[in-house]
Amino acid sequence: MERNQKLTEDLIKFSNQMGIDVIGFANPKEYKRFKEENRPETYMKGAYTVIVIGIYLYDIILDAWSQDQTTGKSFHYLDSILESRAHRLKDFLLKISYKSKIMPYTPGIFLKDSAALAGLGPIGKNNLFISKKFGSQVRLRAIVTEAPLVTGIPIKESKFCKECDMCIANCPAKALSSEGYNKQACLSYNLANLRKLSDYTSIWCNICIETCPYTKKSHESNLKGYFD
Ligand code: B12
Ligand code: SF4
Ligand code: SF4
Repeated sequence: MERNQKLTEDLIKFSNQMGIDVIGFANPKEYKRFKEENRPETYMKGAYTVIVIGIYLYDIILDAWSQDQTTGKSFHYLDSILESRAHRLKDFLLKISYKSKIMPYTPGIFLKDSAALAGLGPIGKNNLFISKKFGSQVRLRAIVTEAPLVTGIPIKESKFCKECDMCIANCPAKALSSEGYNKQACLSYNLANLRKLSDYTSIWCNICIETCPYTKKSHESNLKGYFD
């Protein structure tokens, strides 16, 4: 099936109108490197494209997790917004007869890897997806669809990082190094240092994002945009 440029452009336009800041398309064939449970076809037979969407976290409050231990209810502010936008994209494609499935946050397919596979930007030394405009300060979601959208070229190396090591130098858990990312060190630090907003709500560590010059640049340019 030929990939449809016009449909891809229409979807990008629609996504921009509803406040999605980053959108890209990955080819499911690129997911062979992952275990079966992390591949698009596991969630939808006939998956033809993975749509990756991201929203810029202009205010850290959007990163709040709220959990009620008594009922088990749990919400992430920006993730809930992303999920609702994902439903609107799904409806848009269904109107022209393409079925889609919104990926669960976890488990499912890997989001930052999907963004890199969609050609939206690299994974940096901070172990996160870096977008050109917002640095790593974006939260992501994915939709798997049978729609034939035009996919991007996977990005495997970070042209942003070069000699920089700001995220490595500033990580309070020493979880980042030139050898890679230490998940256990990061997780333990996070659990011991949650920024509590209330009995129910907290914010996780975001230092490896905030210290990245590309995040700072995006903050600056966004502010300029508001006040110009
Ligand atoms: C589990 C999880 C965690 C765990 C464990 C993290 C981990 N990476 O293993 C904990 C709780 C510790 C955690 C912490 C954080 N997380 Co987290 N986490 C996830 C989750 C659910 C899965 C991550 C995962 O397993 N990825 C897959 C594995 C394979 O990746 P990895 O081993 O980390 O990295 C390898 C690959 O990326 C690969 N690689 C490198 N370059 C390339 C290029 C290509 C093309 C490919 C294919 C692969 C590749 O090499 C890396 C090293 O081996 C995702 C959501 C999702 N469903 O994807 C969010 C997610 C990755 N987290 C996110 C964030 C923001 C954070 C935190 C900043 C905390 C916070 N404020 O929310 C920290 C940052 C830690 C860090 N520096 O990586 C965001 C990242 C957004 C972005 N811009 O990239 C995500 C995408 C969720 C979201 N809401 O958007 N997280
Ligand atoms: S989230 Fe915090 S502890 Fe984890 S890697 Fe980033 S800076 Fe280090
Ligand atoms: S702080 Fe520097 S090394 Fe770390 S992700 Fe950003 S550009 Fe790359």
